This record gives sequence, structure tokens and C-alpha cells, in this order.
Amino acid sequence: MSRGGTAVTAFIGLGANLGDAVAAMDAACTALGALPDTRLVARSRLYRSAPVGVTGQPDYINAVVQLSTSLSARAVLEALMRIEADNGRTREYHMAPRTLDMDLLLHGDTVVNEPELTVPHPRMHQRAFVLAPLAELAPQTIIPGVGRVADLLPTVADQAISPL
Ligand code: PH2
Ligand code: MG
Ligand code: MG
Repeated sequence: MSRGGTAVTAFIGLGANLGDAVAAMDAACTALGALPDTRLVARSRLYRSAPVGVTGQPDYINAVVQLSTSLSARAVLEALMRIEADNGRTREYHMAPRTLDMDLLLHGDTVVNEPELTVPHPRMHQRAFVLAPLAELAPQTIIPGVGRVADLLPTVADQAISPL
């Protein structure tokens, strides 16, 4: 679980478009800050964004949280799934509206390519709802193999998003 005390900076993407999404963001942050060997460093503003990749759903509320953690990427993933479930997350079908979605975006310079976990998140650089809140916290961050967050943001300027 722990990495021998070596903390990395990790970024978590939060999203919700079902139920009280603002309350879900707060609950998620509280739960992240309570994880072992983990400190919540910063959270972005909340954003309202049009659904990407799916139509006929309510807008999403999105945010990004910065952690300092000595948990492994896999341990973080397990924690995210537990927090999602604690907040009423169900999985009726792919891309179903959700009370809380938490995605591990970046975990230091860790690269994982496995069926159940891909880090960096494979689509984060294509999504304004990730890049805008991430740019607020850490615009100079390099997405390994892709580029700098601040440079990627203009490439998704066509996606509708605004601070709440
Ligand atoms: N999450 C998805 C699919 N589409 N669109 C927005 N705007 N925000 C999301 O969090 C989101 C999405 C799948 O996780
Ligand atoms: Mg997601
Ligand atoms: Mg997810």
C-alpha cells in the first residue's frame, strides 16, 4: 500500500450529474483528506460542464483535487472506488449519469497500463472538464507522453464549461 514514506503529487478528477452534486464534491474532498498517508493539498473551484461523449444527460459538476500521498496508484484507485460507493455510485451502464465519479488522473510520474487501471488517465488531455480545473491548480504540470496542461487547454476550447 504505502511507498515507504515517499510522497507523490496526485490529481483526482471529480464529476457528478445526478443528485446533489455539490454535496458530493464536498463529501469526496472530506474522504480524500481522511485517507491514510495522504494530505489534501488543494481543490479547484467547481465547474459546470456539458456532458462529453454522451447526450441527453444533465450538465456535470466537475472539480480537480491535488493530493500528496504515499499510497500506490492501485491503493488510490481502490480508495476512490470505495468513496464512490459510499456516495451512492451505481453502474447501470457505460456513461450512465452518476452521483460521484472519481478518476485518478496523475500519480507523480507513475505510468500504469493495465486493464483495470491506466495512469495517466488516457483521455484527460482531451477534456476541458479536467484541464480547466487542473490548470487552475497546476498549469505547468506535464502529462507524461502528452504535454503541458497550460498548452493543452486551448485545444479543448470548443467544450462548454464555466465556473459554478
Ligand atoms: N464524465 C464522463 C463522461 N462525460 N462529461 C463531463 N462534462 N464531465 C464528466 O465528468 C464526464 C463527462 C465519464 O466519466
Ligand atoms: Mg470519469
Ligand atoms: Mg470513473
